[in-house]
Amino acid sequence: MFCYQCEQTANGKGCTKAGVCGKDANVAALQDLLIYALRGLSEVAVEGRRLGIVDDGVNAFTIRALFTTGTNVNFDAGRFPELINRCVELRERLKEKVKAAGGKAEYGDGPATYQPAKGIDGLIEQGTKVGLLSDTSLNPDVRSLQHITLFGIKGVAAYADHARTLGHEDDNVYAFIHEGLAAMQDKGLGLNDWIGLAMKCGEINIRVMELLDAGNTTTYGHSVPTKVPLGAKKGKAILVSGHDLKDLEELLKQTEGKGIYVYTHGEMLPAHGYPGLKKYKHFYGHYGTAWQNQTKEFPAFPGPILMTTNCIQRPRESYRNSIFTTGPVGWPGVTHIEGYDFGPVIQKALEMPGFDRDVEGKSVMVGFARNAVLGVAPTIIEAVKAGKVRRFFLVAGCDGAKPGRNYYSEFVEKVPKDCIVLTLACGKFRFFDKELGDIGGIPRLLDVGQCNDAYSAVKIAMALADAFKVGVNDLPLSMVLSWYEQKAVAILLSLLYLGVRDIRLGPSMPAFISPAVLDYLAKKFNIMPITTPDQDLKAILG
Ligand code: FSO
Ligand code: SF4
Repeated sequence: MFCYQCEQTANGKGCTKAGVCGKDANVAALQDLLIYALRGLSEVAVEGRRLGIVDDGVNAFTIRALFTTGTNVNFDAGRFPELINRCVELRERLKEKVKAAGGKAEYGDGPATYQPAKGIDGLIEQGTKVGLLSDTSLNPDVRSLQHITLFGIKGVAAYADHARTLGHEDDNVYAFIHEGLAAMQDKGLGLNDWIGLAMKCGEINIRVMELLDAGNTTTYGHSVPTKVPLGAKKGKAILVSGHDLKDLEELLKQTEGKGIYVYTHGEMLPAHGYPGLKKYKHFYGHYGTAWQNQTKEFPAFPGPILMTTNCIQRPRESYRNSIFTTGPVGWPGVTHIEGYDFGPVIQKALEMPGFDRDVEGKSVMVGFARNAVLGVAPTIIEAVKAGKVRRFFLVAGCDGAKPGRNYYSEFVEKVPKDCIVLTLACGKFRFFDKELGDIGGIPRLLDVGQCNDAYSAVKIAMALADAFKVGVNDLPLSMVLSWYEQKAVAILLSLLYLGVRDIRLGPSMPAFISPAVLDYLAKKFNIMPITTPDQDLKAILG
């Protein structure tokens, strides 16, 4: 196997025997094969669009299938044969439609004519031949840009899947995903073409995040500042992790009146800020921290756990029978819930002890998404003009297991008292419960939401730039980002597409960015690796 799509890749180079994440070589081969099959489906989809043929089933399948190949999403080899076969079926069905409309009938050797082997062993064998490094003739910098685009597309697909679940979509998003995947077969594309595709991925990701923002805010209302308890209530309990608000809503509906309290874990924390979700009286509080701490935190939770998206890790024996997956997530032997039927989760909650007493705990504030922050924009602008707020820091992105990630907690602790920290995604768990106080009533730590809410941060930055009549790069704003997986790649491409300069990125640079491509990005955008909090703060604050 060879996989280097996430930040924890082995030795910072690539996982070759087994994934550091727990992905084994069989799952890696099946995921590589699914991507290969999707490239073939995409070729036909591109030809279809040329003739005005757009297949909704193909679109929905494409994004869900891509989502399952993301880091820490689906480790269940048994789920992939069906996806691969379905992909080829959809491709052949679409080919017929395209042919009937006068389009291409022959596709030549490659992913568009690929035929799946019969059993899972045959598929695994096929998968080993179509991995990320299988085309040895590729120029390393073209390969790097192809992979940046592919991983960005996986991120776009994850966000598109969430948005679609809430009824928001745009064919331009699907069209780009198909264009980008089909382009991997085009030997004629050079460095500049791939830079163009990577930037387009960033552009499309802004669109998809806008759709997701619209989905979240029209379905659940705009987030409002909300205090979330970190303790617990005596009673039965269910823990929900991941990013999918619709799963959470369905679970809240189905548990209403059953004497069960629902708690969030990891990236689900910002859900407490939505009026349409916080209205449920039994939606109580938040338990634990970021994804990489789950194997330490889940054993002590006295109820079942529902994983809605990334990031799942190998469940410990102690909770293997009380963890459930849904949507794109999978772990072999773990019960998977289809079609929002959370009956088995509820049943488990009723069987398990729950909390035997109220547990006192700290609390944190969430809900500072664009509407809440821009609602107090005049106060913020006034404070900046009066010199009370010197600078904003967006300290955002993913958390992970590496020790180097202490940088982010230390950075936030050292940010001077006249500066405000905006945060989003699970990296915030390094500092989310720190009491940073306020500046004239404006909290110094503002939680904008999940990584899914990066659009909100972009909107806030743009509104401030408008108010100060400057470009985003001239705002008193610095971005100190942490990345882990493919959604972060998509967001990073969006920021570059918007022309954002001087981003500090850590804890390490992606292994899939070649030295020449990194050099290009550094020159064009002045993107740079983090160093130490002291050194970076000194450089930023001059
Ligand atoms: Fe974290 Fe995991 Fe949201 Fe990522 S939970 S690491 S970028 O999947 O998604 O921030
Ligand atoms: Fe390795 Fe990350 Fe790929 Fe898992 S997702 S196999 S840890 S590079």
